[in-house]
Amino acid sequence: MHALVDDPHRPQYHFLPTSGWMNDPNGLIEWQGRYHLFYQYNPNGPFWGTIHWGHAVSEDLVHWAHQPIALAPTPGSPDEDGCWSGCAVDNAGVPTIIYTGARGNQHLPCIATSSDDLLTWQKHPANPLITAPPSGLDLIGFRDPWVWKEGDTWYQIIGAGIAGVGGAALLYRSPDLIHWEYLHPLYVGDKHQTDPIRTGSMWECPQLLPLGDRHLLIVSVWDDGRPLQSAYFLGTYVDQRFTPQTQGLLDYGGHFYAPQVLIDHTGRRIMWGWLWEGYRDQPPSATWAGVLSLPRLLSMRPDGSLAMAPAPELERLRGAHRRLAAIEITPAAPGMVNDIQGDALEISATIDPGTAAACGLSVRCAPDGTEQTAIVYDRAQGRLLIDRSRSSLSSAVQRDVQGGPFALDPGEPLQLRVFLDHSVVEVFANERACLTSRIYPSRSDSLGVGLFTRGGQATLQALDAWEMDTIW
Ligand code: DQQ
Repeated sequence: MHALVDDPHRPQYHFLPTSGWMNDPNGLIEWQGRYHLFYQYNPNGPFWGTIHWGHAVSEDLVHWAHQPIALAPTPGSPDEDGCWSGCAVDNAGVPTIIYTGARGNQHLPCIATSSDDLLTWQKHPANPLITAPPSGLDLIGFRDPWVWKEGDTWYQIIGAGIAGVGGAALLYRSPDLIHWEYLHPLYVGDKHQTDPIRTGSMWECPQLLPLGDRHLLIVSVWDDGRPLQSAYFLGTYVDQRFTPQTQGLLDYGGHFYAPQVLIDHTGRRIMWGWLWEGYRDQPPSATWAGVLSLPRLLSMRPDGSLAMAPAPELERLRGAHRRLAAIEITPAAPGMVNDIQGDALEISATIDPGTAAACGLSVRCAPDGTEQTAIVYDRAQGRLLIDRSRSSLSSAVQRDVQGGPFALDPGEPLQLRVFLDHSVVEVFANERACLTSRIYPSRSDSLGVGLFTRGGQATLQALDAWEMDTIW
């Protein structure tokens, strides 16, 4: 236990298992007033392999209680090499998981049900539900079922890639969740597309859901033999075909992947993603790897793009509060903020960029500046960046700059909500861009917060900071 508490990089208000490896959130569902989270889990160590479904439950979206493992690979069965990603649905009162059974190179949808309020799960003798990918398609990958109901009919999309073409979400239909008929690709991407986003050669964890008067298609982009980033398309879903109108990345920080959205009883769309580690090789000594993002509320902006905001329930974690009065920030005097420091903070800052070419906030700063992580609005380039080139003195960790396109409207201030949780930095900018990264400062005094501008003067209009409580 002490090793966990003493581990300076272990998050305290982001969900993760007590030990071992976690990746994708799975099967998110609200059941009888409680939120259930399942997740890709290796109980055997901090590395990917022998994938189980871990399980946790929450009454408030913030505090989680660990539950017994929900699914484990069954030797000699279609999931003998792993219970990979999938979803959960309510089938006329029966909690039902549809997941990917892994056996050798074969990845096929399987089903399990629970009769004790999601605690234990029985796998169906008919598994796998689909015995082979559709014939006639030259596929790269076939995994990660996502299931929904329209009238009396169930639909399922499965992530895939069509060789030489691009990522694909393949659509199936069923009257009973057991017997499935292949229809056609719901939507296919272009592996050569790089603008406005790269959509890659294969899609993992596709998800379709209504949002506002449109539909949201989320995919996790696999390319060059590795997971890359998670993208969204907002568009129309008519006659079982999807047509995008706007698109973007769900997060530009380089660490957010395989998200899943839960629709709660009030209709809120709440998304969590997997935040992978940022070591260049294996973490030096940790007993754990992988952590879940904070819950993010999704909605549609008037221009048809996606709005993303931290769930208000997170405010329950706020403890000691500091407020900074409005101040000018000049290039000559980039300043440390007195009295505000820490590695488990929420910082809310409103900055008028004034005449600055770039401005922003630094966190986890050492007193002499040898370690620091900058969150930068680069107005000249129209980008929002997280600069972790000096985040750590350790050469074992990634030290680079991540970011994506971001522009403020005329007169619009920069509004940052920054959640620091040891090795996690999760940034929401103006409720329309997210930037999540992992940092591993080596110095115990790298705790400072600073403000900076380049090429002009900016004004800090308001800054509030709270110490954040642990969720355990
Ligand atoms: N993770 C799962 C797969 C999925 C991938 C395996 C995405 O089902 O495609 O752990 O991170």
